Amino acid sequence: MRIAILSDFHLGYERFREDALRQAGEALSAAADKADVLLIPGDIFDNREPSPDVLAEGINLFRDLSKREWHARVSEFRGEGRTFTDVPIVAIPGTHERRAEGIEDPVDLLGLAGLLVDTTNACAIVERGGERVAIRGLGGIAEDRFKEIMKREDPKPIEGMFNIFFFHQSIYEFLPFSQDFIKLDDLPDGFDLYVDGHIHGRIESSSHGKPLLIPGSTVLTQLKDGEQETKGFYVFDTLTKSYVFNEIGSRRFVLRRVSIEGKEPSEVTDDIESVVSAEAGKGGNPIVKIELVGKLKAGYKGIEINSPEIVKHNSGKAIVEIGKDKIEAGQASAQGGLGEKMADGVSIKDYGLGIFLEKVRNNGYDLKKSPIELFEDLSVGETKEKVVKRVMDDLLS
Ligand SMILES: [Mn+2]
Repeated sequence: MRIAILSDFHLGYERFREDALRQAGEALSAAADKADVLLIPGDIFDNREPSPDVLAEGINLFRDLSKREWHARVSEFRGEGRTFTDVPIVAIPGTHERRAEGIEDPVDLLGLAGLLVDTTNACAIVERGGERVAIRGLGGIAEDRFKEIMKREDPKPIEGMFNIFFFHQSIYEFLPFSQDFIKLDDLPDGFDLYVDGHIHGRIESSSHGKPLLIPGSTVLTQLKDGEQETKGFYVFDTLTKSYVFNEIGSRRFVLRRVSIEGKEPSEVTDDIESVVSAEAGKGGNPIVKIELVGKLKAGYKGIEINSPEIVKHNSGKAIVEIGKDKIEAGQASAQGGLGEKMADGVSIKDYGLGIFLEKVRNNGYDLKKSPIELFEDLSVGETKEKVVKRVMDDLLS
């Protein structure tokens, strides 16, 4: 059977909302043309409580897919919940969609509508001809709960089938950032293929001697080095055990470092303009991120460089973003720490989580709740008052 692996659509992502929708649509449709099964390891939506408009985007995408002619079928469902379709589109919620256990998240809604098979703590068995593939899912969970939940769930491969384990977590080997992140060896043994979402750059690796594939997101979100590659999805063939990456048309992203060493702001502006004009218009309206590096001529701090003017002047030809946090001078260097310490591909959220965990530990707090879950609760997009009240109720009850 051919399994398409596509992830992290981030429907509703505010900055590039149209890109998110268009690129998810292209990936899903191309994947459905090429494969028997679609496997989506999380973050279909950018938000755990998407607006009705954004939910409608998701519903439209999946309704059209469900109506296609599928040769493979979900013949059996085991574990938590149930399925309302036999169309082999199998998904789990990611970190962006995660809500407290027992509360419906937006992927649950697509599952309830019969538009996909939600395999959070469950296994979908897909059948085509005489071949059977068992797909075991684990929805995105707080990193420090992974081991406990693995112990409780104890996912095991099923004999006589090709077994896939798919999940949505940070992995320490790729993001060496917090000791709470799972390691490749923590994954349950015995599966034939491992699939992870969450990480927005593409990764091909292995666990327990079997392939591990991370397709990356279908849309740009973090604008970091690793995102300059073309977006797309994998198709894995269970018979040949081989896979191919298929590119989709995604907005071009280039990151260029511009040295400002010893220069005056006007020279820097000229340098930026010439870098931008070399890229502008290539592949539509690309995102060109300029990272200014070094120290300006004595007496200048960096604020003299008129970023808004450059951005405005190039609008329509390129989406320009100018990063000043690597400038070594005055106020700008205060932000340097964040820029320096962040490994490429690490989101601000993961970075913040690292700081939060360190503080909690150093202060010896005894929380009733996992500190990562507490962090997640604190970072949901409601009003501050509501979030704090809910978290306090939770901690004190
Ligand atoms: Mn994501």
